[in-house]
Amino acid sequence: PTLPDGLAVPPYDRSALLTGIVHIGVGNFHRAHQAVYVDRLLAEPGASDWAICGLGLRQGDARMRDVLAAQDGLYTLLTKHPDGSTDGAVVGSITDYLLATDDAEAAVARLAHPDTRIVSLTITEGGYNVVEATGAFDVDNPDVQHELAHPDQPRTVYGFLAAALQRRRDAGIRPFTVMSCDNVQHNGDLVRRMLLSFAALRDDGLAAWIEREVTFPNTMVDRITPVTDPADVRYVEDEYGVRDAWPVPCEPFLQWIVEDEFCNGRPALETVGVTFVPDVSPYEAMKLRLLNAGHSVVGLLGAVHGYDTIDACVGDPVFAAFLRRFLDVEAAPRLGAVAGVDVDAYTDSVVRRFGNPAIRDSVARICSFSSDKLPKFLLPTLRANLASGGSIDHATLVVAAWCYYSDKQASKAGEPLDIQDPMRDELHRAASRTGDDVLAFVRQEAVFEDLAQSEAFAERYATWVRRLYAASDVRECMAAVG
Ligand code: CS2
Repeated sequence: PTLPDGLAVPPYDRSALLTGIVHIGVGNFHRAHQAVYVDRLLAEPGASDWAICGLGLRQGDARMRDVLAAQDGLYTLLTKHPDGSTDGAVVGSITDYLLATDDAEAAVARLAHPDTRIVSLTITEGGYNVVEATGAFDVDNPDVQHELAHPDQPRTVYGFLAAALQRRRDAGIRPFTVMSCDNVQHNGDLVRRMLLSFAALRDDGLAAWIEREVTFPNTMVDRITPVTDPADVRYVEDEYGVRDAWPVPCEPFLQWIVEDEFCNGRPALETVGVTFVPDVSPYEAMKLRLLNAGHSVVGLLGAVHGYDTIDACVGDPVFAAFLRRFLDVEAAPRLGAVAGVDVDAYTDSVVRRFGNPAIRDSVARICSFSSDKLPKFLLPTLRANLASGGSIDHATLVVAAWCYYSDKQASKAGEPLDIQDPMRDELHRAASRTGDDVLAFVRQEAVFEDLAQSEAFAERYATWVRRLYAASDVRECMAAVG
C-alpha cells in the first residue's frame, strides 16, 4: 500500500496462495514471461492454487535466492516501449524459492508435495544433457554418474525429477506435468526422452510409470528479455522510490503457445492470453528459425562489426537489409504453413522488435552460448536449403562471422569481445586453424555434425570465410551477399 500509484502491485492476497508450480531455472526470462502470466492469472477468481516456487540447481543461483528472499519474492517488471516510455509493475507470483545446493532434500520434498502439479523448466538450450552428435542422453556426465550411484543426492534436473516422481509413485500421489519452456524444438518431447533414459538407468519400473503417467507438453515461449542493467535498478529507485536489487526489463511483446497435455490439472491460462493448441511444432519452428536465428544473424555479424546492442545493428541499413533477406529468402520459405499465422507479418514484427531502442538488448547476450543456439536456430535452415537447392549464403556468412568471432575474440576494430560459451576454448582452437585449413572451424562435429562434408556448403563457406577475414568492414561482405 505504500508504493506509489504509477507502480502496479499484485491485487491478490499472496498469503492465501498454494504452490502449484515449481519452476527450475528462475532467470530474467522466466520472470518476464511465465511468472507474469501466472501473476495475471492469480488476479482471476479460483486460481489461487497456482503460485510458483522457484528452484535453483546451481550454486550460481545463490544471488537469485538472496534477492528474492530479501524482497519476499517480489520484483519489478519494467516493460519498455519503443517510444521511450516504461511501465513498471510488481510481480507477485513467485512466493518461495529454494536452492538445491543448500538442501537437496527440501527440493525433492517440494517437488514431491501433492500441491505441486506442474514442474516447469528454463534450463537453457544446452541444459538437456544431450550428446549433440547422436541425440542420446549423456550418461558420461559426472553429475549423472554421481546421482546414479547416490540416488538420494540428486544434482541434475533429471536426478531431481526422478527422485520426486519416484517418491510420488511410492506414496500413491499423482505425478506432475513436466513443462519445458526453453527455445528448443519439441522441448517437451526432448525432456521426456532424456528423463526416460535417465529413469531407466535408475529403475525400469519407474521409467515405465513415468512413460505411462507423466505428460510433457511442447511449448513455444516468446518475449525479448535483456540482462538487467544497473540503470534499471536506478530507474526503479528514482521513479518509484523503491529499492529493487534485481528488476527485470522486457519488451511489450508477449506470447506463449502450449500443447494441452497436463496429467495433473492446469490453470486456466487461456484467460490471460496463453494459446493452447494440439500441436505446437509449426509455431516453434517459426519462432526458432525466424526470431532466434535472426538474433544470431545480427548478433554475430554485429559483434564482428563492433556494435554493442541489437537495436544499433538493425538501425544500420546494411544490417536491416541483410536480416530481412535472410528471413525472407532463406528462413521463411523453409517453414511449412503455420495455421492462423501470417508469416510475413511475423517477420515484420521480428524486425520491428529488434529495433526497439529502449530495450538495449546486448549483442554479448545474443552471442552467448552460440554453440548451443546455432545448431537449434540456424543450422536447420541451412541444411533444408542445401537439400532443396535454396540460397545458403546468408546463413553461411553468419557461420563465417562466428568463426572470426571465435578466432580473434575481438571486433574488426580490435575491441575485445565478451564471449560466454562453454565451448569457447575449443571454438577458438578450431577457428584459429582457419589459415591452415579453411574448413577447420566447421569440421567440429559436436556443433556442425557432417556439414563440412557437403561440397556445396564447403565451397560457399570457404569463399565467405576468406572474404570476411580479408575485409576491413564486415558490411562489405553483407552487401555482397545480395
Ligand atoms: C535470444 C532469445 O538468447 C537468444 O539468442 O534469441 O533469448 C530471445 O530473446 C527470446 O527467445 C525471445 O523470446
